[in-house]
This record gives sequence, C-alpha cells and structure tokens, in this order.
Amino acid sequence: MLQELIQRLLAGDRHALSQLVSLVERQDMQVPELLQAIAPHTGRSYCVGVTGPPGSGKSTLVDALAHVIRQEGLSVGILAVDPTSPYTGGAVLGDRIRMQRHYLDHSVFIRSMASRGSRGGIAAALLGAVRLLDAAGKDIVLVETAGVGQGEIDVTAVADTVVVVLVPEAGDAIQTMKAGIMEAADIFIVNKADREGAAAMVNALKGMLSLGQRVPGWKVPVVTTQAQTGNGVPEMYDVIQQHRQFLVSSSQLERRRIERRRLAFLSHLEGALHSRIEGLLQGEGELADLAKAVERGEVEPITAAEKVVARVALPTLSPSPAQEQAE
Ligand SMILES: Nc1nc2c(ncn2[C@@H]2O[C@H](COP(=O)(O)OP(=O)(O)OP(=O)(O)O)[C@@H](O)[C@H]2O)c(=O)[nH]1
Ligand SMILES: [Mg+2]
Repeated sequence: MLQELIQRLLAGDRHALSQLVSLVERQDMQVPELLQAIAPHTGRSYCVGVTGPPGSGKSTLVDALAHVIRQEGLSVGILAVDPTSPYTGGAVLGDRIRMQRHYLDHSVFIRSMASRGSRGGIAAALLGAVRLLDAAGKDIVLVETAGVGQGEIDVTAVADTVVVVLVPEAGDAIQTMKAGIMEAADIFIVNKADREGAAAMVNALKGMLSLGQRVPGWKVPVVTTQAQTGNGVPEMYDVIQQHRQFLVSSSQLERRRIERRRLAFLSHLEGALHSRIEGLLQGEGELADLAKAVERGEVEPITAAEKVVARVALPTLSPSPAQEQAE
C-alpha cells in the first residue's frame, strides 16, 4: 500500500502526493519508512520560506510569486502553515479562495497544513511535506509560516532562502517579531508599498542592515511589492534567484542543508527521548519510584536526573563488556 503510493508519488501523481502529505500530517507510524524510501529522490527542489507578521500579505505574495514562477515553466508546491492563534482562524478558507486561480493548474500543488498539535509535531510534518514535494518533482517549494506568536514554526528548518515580509507600518511588528527571524532573513520585502511610509520602512531596514552582514558576501536586499497587483513580484523572484546562485556558488547551499539535517536529527532525537522518558515516568517501576522520591524531597532533582541519564537513557553508550574486561 505504502510502496504503491510512493511509486505513484515519484511518477508525479498529485492524489498520491496529497494522501502522503496527510500521512505525514497525522504523524503516521509509516512516516520514517516513507521518508527513508523517498530520500534518494530528494534534493533537487529549492525551498523558499515566506514569513512575517499576520496580515502582511504573505499568502497574496506567495500566490503572485507562484504565478511568476509558473510563467518560467517551473512547477511549484505551496505549503501554508496556519498559525494556531485565533485571529487567523479563517486563514485556510481565505487562502484557498485567494489561490484558487492555481487550482486548475496541475503543476501547482497547494496545501494548508493544520497546525494543531505540538510545535515539534508541526515542524516535523512540515519537514516531511517539503520532502514529499521535492520527491514529487516540484522545482520550487514555497512555504508560508507566521513569523510571530506562540505557534511560530521555524521556517529556517526547511527553507533554502528565507524571505521576511513586512508592511510600511510594521515598526512595532519588528519589535515583537522574534529577533531570530529578523536575523535569519536573506531577503526583506516591504509589501503594501501602495501605502504611506513604504520608503521610510525601506530606509529603516537598510539602516539596520548596514550595521553588519550576517552572511559574508550577501548583502540582504530590500524589495518593495504590491502583492495584490503583482507589482515588484518579478523583482522579488529575481533576488530569490540571485540568492540561490550566491548560495550555490559559495557552497553555502550544501552547508545549510547539512546543518538542517543535523538539527532535524537532534530535534527529533530530543522529542523521541522526551516522550520515552515521560512514558517511563508515568508507568510503574524504578524510574517512576525515583520521580516520586524527588517529589517528596527525598532525592535532589539534579542528582536524580543525572542518575537516570547515566543508567537509563544512554545504556548503549556505556562501555561494552569486552571493553570493561580490558580495563
Ligand atoms: N493595500 C494592499 N493590501 C494588500 C497587499 N497585499 C495584500 N494585501 C491585503 O492584505 C490582506 C492580508 O493579506 P494576506 O495575503 O492574507 O496576508 P497574510 O500575511 O498571508 O496573512 P496571515 O496568513 O493571516 O498572517 C488581504 O486583505 C490582502 O488583500 C498590497 O500590496 N497592498
Ligand atoms: Mg496567509
């Protein structure tokens, strides 16, 4: 069943793609097997992350960008992670309607991913979905995430190029956006350039950027757009391509991808160990007893934790019997 779906995915079947994204979204048990099977068929597509404050025009911009990319004859996959926050409760429907013009175009795959569940779970699902689009042969994958709020998903975990979308009046938003995402920006967009204050916003960003280059050799560009009319969107695509060329020619694309694989491995490992420990603590046995002793104040928390790590969590890292004998 899974094998058949994978074969269809690799052959470019969008229904198989859709079904497999659902599988990844509900964190099905077969996900590791799936991702392992498609791994040899990934690495060709290019992922652009589009993030920024709510309502800054990310969806409209992604839609317009997809249009420009399609005109170049490239295929596009779009993933939108809907923030859990109630103020964007209608985002799924809204995005669907706005992006409807692509629905008849079979080279564009659009998916709004539910963001219920743990942050780690959503991040893992997004990573899996990007891999699936890659294996399905999409040339460009566009990922929209909210850049603020509690449900915030770190788009740098999947994106080769990070685009941060701001609006002329986003002065406050810059303050509330996690500093990390401002620093992670490879490209800044000042959208809604039809509004007053766009030039001032561009200047403020350029001023901030002149304080230092995060990535040596790359001067973060600031592009103004009007997503609704499409003004500035071809220029936006140009700078995305320039950034891609920069990453490739400086070997940083591969370095970024290596680092992302390392981080994905670590974060999954952390999550898996965490839930394993939670399970052990809730059950009966030595570890649960120790936890109770900690609660009663009989054993110091730190002492107990170190004891557990030494004995339970890393048994395979302790010396093998052969090594012990040799000592
Ligand atoms: N005036 C103006 N309005 C725009 C522009 N681009 C988008 N909008 C409008 O801004 C509103 C929000 O646009 P979205 O694309 O939904 O913004 P978003 O960042 O995806 O929003 P969330 O996903 O809810 O965070 C919509 O009503 C758009 O029509 C623009 O360039 N100028
Ligand atoms: Mg949106």
